[in-house]
Amino acid sequence: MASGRELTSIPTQRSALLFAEAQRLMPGGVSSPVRAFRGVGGTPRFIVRGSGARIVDVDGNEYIDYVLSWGALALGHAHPDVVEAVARQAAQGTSFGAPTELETELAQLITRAVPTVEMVRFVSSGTEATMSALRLARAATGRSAIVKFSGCYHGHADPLLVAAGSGVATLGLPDSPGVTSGATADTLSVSYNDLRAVEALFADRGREIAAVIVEPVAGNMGLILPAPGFLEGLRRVTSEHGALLVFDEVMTGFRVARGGAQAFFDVAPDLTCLGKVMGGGLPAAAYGGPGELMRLVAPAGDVYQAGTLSGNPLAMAAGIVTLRRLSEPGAYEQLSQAARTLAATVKAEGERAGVAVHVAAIGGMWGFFFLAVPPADYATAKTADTSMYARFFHACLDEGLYLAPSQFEAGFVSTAHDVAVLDETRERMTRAFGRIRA
Ligand code: KE4
Repeated sequence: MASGRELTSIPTQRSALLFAEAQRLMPGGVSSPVRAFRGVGGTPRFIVRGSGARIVDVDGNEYIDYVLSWGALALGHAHPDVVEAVARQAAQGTSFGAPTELETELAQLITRAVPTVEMVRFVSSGTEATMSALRLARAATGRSAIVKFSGCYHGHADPLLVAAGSGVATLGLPDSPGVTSGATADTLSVSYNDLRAVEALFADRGREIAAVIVEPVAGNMGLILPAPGFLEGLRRVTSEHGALLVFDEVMTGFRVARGGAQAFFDVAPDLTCLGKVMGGGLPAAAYGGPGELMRLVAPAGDVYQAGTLSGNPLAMAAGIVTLRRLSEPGAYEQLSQAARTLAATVKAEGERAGVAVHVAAIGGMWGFFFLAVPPADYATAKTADTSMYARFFHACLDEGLYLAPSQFEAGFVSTAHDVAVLDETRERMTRAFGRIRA
């Protein structure tokens, strides 16, 4: 992969200096791998501030942001109401390790918005949410096996870091050194959208399966929508075999619709994992479901799960304001319209540039692949032209557009991405396509 300098024509000296020092002190110089630009090459930009739809890096370059903290910032950067709520709470204390009214208030907002969630437990990351939901599913069913889908990402808990199967159910193989075969022995991996493979798996091992966990809209292999009937089929098969259906809505919750993907597709899971948007950009996530299941969680029940900073007052304050603003009329229509506009822009400019591109949009999420065929699973997504993506990514950076530094991520919008921002984006994207065509 080319070095940072060949890939860009804008100043990145300060980011490069900071990145060199950061790599001395932190693995890969980052706090999470995807931020290191390994998927696209070049120098990660060190960001110093954000406001609305825009971020500014340490070299003074401004970008229209379509990563938005990986989907967390549905109101955009530094929304005045969020800043004010967090500052007000901070002045009263940042963490007590004791119950606060804020948790109850956010729990009320979540349970009203997501009717399948009667009770909720707050945690600090999506990883904790999915890990805990699966522990609960295993306790509730007395079964061990978990079904996941290749290309879906549910955080980095050992049982979920499983090699992608092909199209047929595969016994989980550790994806990462340090994940033991014991930790993944009960994890079965199937191809996304392959309902027949799920049905075959249940026919063979249904009595062992505690739960199926799925991203109801896949956002971690690029954006891939569920095939018609896929989610409904998972609901049917799990119900028939006494297994739980777990929707990992860490990314889609309050993003695809106010009630999440389960509302958009009208499919009711047994347990739901939430994160990102519900924390308003601060560390907060949750898992929830019917009271009869959630009351199995300690201290009401015996399923142990705990967290020093769970329900953190600052994160609760940010989440409350964010969900209140998003419940105002027109918020999701605006997010959906913005995402559709972006997908149409990429499609039109890609075609003008003579580039094969597949686009998708749902709610406030959008995505594209440099592929001629619409991908329905990870195996197809992986055939996308990732070197073209890398060139386009850097062309966009140079034009002041900040996309995900990986073909295998989704794009996001916020309520700050208004018509003016989208028009500016189209002009910049036209120039970016011009750069890669050259
Ligand atoms: P965290 O532990 O990163 O808060 O959440 C894990 C997680 C769980 N479920 C879904 C559907 C997710 O998308 C995620 C995290 N998403 C990635 C972006 N694809 C976070 C970015 C990163 O890893 O740095």
